[in-house]
This record gives sequence, C-alpha cells and structure tokens, in this order.
Amino acid sequence: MGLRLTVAALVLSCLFTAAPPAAASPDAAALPEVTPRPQQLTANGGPLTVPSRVRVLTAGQPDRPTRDLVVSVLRAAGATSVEESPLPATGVEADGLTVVVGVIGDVRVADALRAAGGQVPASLPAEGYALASRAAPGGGTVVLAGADASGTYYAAQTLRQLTVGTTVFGVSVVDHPLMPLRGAIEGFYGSPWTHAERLDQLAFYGALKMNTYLYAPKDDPYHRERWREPYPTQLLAQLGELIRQAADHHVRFTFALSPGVSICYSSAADRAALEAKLQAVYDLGVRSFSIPLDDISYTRWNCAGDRTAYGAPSQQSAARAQVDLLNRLQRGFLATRPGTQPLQMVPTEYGDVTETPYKKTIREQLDPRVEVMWTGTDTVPPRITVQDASRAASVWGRKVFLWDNYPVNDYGQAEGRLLLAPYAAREPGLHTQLSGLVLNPMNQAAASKVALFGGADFAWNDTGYDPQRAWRAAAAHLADGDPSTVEALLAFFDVEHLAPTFGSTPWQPQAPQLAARLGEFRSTWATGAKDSALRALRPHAQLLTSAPARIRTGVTDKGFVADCAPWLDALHLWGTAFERTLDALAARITGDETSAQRLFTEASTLTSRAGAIQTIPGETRPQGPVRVADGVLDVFLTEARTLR
Ligand code: LTM
Repeated sequence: MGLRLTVAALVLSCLFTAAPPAAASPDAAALPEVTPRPQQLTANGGPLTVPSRVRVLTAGQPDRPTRDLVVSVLRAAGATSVEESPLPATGVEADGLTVVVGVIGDVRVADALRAAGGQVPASLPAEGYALASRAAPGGGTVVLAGADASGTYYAAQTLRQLTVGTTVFGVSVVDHPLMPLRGAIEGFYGSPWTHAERLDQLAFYGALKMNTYLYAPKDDPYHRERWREPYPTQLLAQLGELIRQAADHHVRFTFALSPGVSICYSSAADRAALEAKLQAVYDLGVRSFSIPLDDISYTRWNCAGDRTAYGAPSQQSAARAQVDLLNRLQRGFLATRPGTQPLQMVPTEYGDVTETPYKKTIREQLDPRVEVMWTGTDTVPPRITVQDASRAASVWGRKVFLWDNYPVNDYGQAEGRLLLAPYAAREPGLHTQLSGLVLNPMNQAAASKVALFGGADFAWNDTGYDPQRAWRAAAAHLADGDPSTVEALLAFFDVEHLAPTFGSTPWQPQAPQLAARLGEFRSTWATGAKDSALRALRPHAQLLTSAPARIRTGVTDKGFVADCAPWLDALHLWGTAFERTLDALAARITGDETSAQRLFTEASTLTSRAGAIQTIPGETRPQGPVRVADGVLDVFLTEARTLR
C-alpha cells in the first residue's frame, strides 16, 4: 500500500505542522511527518540519495513482509538493483548505499546503528525500534534495528515515510508504542465490510503500526445469531485469506464469537460447539480470540439448566455463568494450544464504571489473564479521561481494553452522517490505564480511515498526540500528498464533522471551520462593509462547490470516493446553493432585488435537491438523507434571505 509522500506533500505537511515531533532537534521541523508520531526523532545530517544499486544486509532472518517492504521502498525511490546478503561480522562496505536490517539484540546491528549516528537505547520495549540514516560521499547507511520482528517491520514503515522521491532523510529515531494493543474492531451493526475492504484495511493497519484487527461484525450471522454453525467452506477460505493478510502486515487477527444471544452456559454441547468454532480458525492460524457478551439480556436464561447451575436469573448469576465459560476457555482451550494470546471479552456492562454485583463477580472470579473491553463512561462517550480509565481499571481489576465507539455510525443519531472529525477528546496519558485501544469504525470502511489515522497515532504515542496534525496527515495520505486535494478533503471533513452521542448533544460540533467563517461574515456585514464580507466568504463557497470533483480525481483511495459518493454529490449542490446565495446578496447590495429573488430561488431548488440525496441502499445502517454542514450552512442560507 502506498503512503507515498510527494515533495509537494512534504512542503504542505511542513506548512501545517502544529508542533515538531516529540524530542525533535531544531532542524527536524524540515523532516517529513511520520505517523504515528515517533517517541524520539532527531535530524542526523543531510539527506541520502538512493542510487540505482543498493545493498541490503540482513542479520538473522528478518521476515518476508519486512524484507519485501524494504525492497519496495528502495525500488520506489529509484533503485533498480537491490542485492540482499547476510550482514558480515565486521566491515560494512563504505561505498554506495547500504541498508542493514535486523534486531537490535544482534551486536552487529547495534554496531552498525552506532556507526550510522543512531542511538542504541539501553532497553527497547516490545515492537520498538531504532533507525538511523546517514549520508556519506557516494551513498550512506540506513540501519533498521527492531526490538523484535514487529519492531523491525515498523522501522521499515518509518523508512517508507522518510523516503520522499529519491531521497531518504537523515535521521536518528528511537521509538516504541505506548499501548500494547492498537487497531480496529469491526464491531458495528449493519452491512459488514466486504472481503476486499478487509484486505485493504489490514494493509492500512500495518502501515500505521496498528497490530490488532478484531473480527466481530454484528450482522455476520455466523458470528452472533448462528454462532454454533460452522462457517461454510467459501467463507472459511476467505477468513483464511484475511488471517494471512493480517500476518503479512504484522496485524493480529482476533476472531470474536458472540454466543450470548442463545448460549446455554451449563451445556457441554454448547461449550463444545463454541470450541469447535474457535478450533476451525485456530487451524487457519488465528491465535487471538474474543468472546463479546455485549447487547444481550443478562437477566433471563436461555435454558433451564442454567438456573440449576447458577441460580435464579440475575446480573450476578449471569456474571458467574460468563466467568465459568470464559475461565474454561482461558484455562482449557487456550492454555493447551501453543502460541495463543490471552482471551478477550466484552462484558454485558461495558459502558460505565459503576460498581455492581455483576462487575464485582467478574473482577473477583475472572481469570486475571483475560482482557476486559470497555467503551468509556457511555456507549458513545463525549470524552475519555485518564481518571475514567483508572476507575474502569479498578472496577474490572485490571487495565481495560478500550473499545472506542468512534467513528461508528450505526445508531439513530448518526443517520445520514459520515463521521470525519479528527479522533479527539481522549486524554493523553490513557496508556497508563489501558491495555489497548481499538476503534469501532463505520460501515464505510475507507471513509473510516480518517479517524483510524488518529486512533493509530494516539494508541502509539498518546502523550505526543495532536488531533489536528493527525487529521491533516490523514488527508495527505488519502490525497497522496496533492495540496489541492488535501485542501478539498479538509473542507469536506469539516462539513461532516459532527459526532453524535446517544443523547441529543454531539461530542464534536458540526462544521467548525465553516461556522467560524460565517461568524466573521456576520460581524463584517453588520458593520456595513457588505462587499468586503461577501469577498471574504466567496472563496470558501467556491471551495465547497469544487471540492467533490477535486476529491473524485485527486484521492488515490477509490474506496474512499465510493464510500463518500452521496455526500460528495450533496456537497456540490450545497456549495452551489451557497454561491447563488452570495450572488443574491451581491445583487441586493446593488439594489437589484429582482435578480436577488431569482438567485435565492435557485439556491432553494439546489438545497431541495441536496436534501433528497439518500445514503447508499444496503450499505449503511440506519439509512436516510445525507447530511452536510447541517445546522450551519442550511441555517445561514435561510438567514441570508433576510439580510439587508
Ligand atoms: O459498543 C458495544 C460494546 N456494542 C455495540 C456496538 O456493536 C455498536 O456498534 C455500538 C454503536 O452503536 N454500540 C454498541 O452498544
């Protein structure tokens, strides 16, 4: 997958840079943006130019995805011959460009890192890496030194972002993730992602150093309603392909099975059916499993046997039954299968931190290895603080695994919406209380990348996170760095900025940039400087009209364009209506009220057409008319008719 930054993008990203990378040296501001933001990145001399012939020296056995990635970065930068050979004990050739790839524990790699001006940290956490790139006459050296295989892969992903055209920037990086689990949970209601969308997402996760994909689509019948039934052959084959794709991008494919709607916890037959279902994907390579028990009734049993085994239905007896099932899986199924990760679960009470008999039972009796998911202080919380997470950690007796319901749009308040605001309102420092973070995305897979970009950045380095920087980086990624497409995307994101909660108050406002411009217009108009108010606002109206066409041609991720199609159609109409309204006001200023009325009528016709555009049938839940800057632009266009 390409996160290829052009020189134009580099310049653009520098223009937009709000803050330099953490611990950056003074001249690091001229370096390309790296997402997720590294813990330490300093300049290390001038840039290297990739020559046509490059030597790659490997220590140990870097895995195929890492080697393939290094070679593809070098080839994209102009190398026509990439020769791979083992790293010698001493004496790396001085001429040309040499790339050393291995683990930092290998003394030859550590020596090469030091020699290239890099830092060899005393210890490097799991998935961490150090990278040094330094120019020398006629070439230079690049050293990718991982704490482990994933760390080496992430070093190569950073190299990809430091390579612009035929240039590799000279840097020293020491980096590691602050959260162990980072990624996405396909956990929404409505149309599950397609196979092609999932393949694309997994590659995207690897590029953003996300290591987790949780397969939990509510409306895959074999995941929930018909959880006992084996996957039909063709679907199992597709799961196998996804599992391989995940491994190829250092993503842990976590298979979730959601039996709570009908399971009889005390039934040996049901437990065997559950294990058989997990075994089928274990055989395909899955080593990470989850049992979500969300959105089920826990105050009635599904069979008489559970009353005998666990007592009268109650929240506490439900917790006992769930613990029984989960502990058996952790201590039996998982403990006896090599390579497995700790079990994950979603409790039935997932969206608060209130002490209850249910939580007490889980806290005291659930095997301490089991990861417990939590959605914050609500299903869709307006913010998540370190204190909230610390309370959750106390109430569940372990660090919690955040299931973040953003940018999911499967609930009533999100009807007709794309959620394209930055990932925000999550407090830096959360990594101290969380074992990980996964975002629950939209039915629209590619459009979800805007938020996922931020989520990946936050989970890796929450203390250095800047929502606006991540947002612009997402636009630059989608536009492959083309500045006018980035500008169009940011204008589009702004008119799809509203993020609802389950209540009536959104947690992110609609169209803040447009609202600010309209505010300025109103103030200037009120002073009597009407021409000047119109002149200042018109370019933004023109930008909104033209953004859809720019996005359609300039965005390289065609899935994004397809996901957004109805909203882009509507935006073009809203933008044109906006322009006609400004034309009408201009006519009114000159005293030509007849033209003004005609233009206002034209604007109304356009907004009626925009308002009739619906979400793509079957693609999203709930369906409805698409919304564009609602409450901001529509209000202004109505108000403008009364402006004198
Ligand atoms: O959030 C959880 C744990 N469960 C469900 C999700 O499947 C759903 O996507 C979100 C948003 O509607 N709400 C839930 O309760």
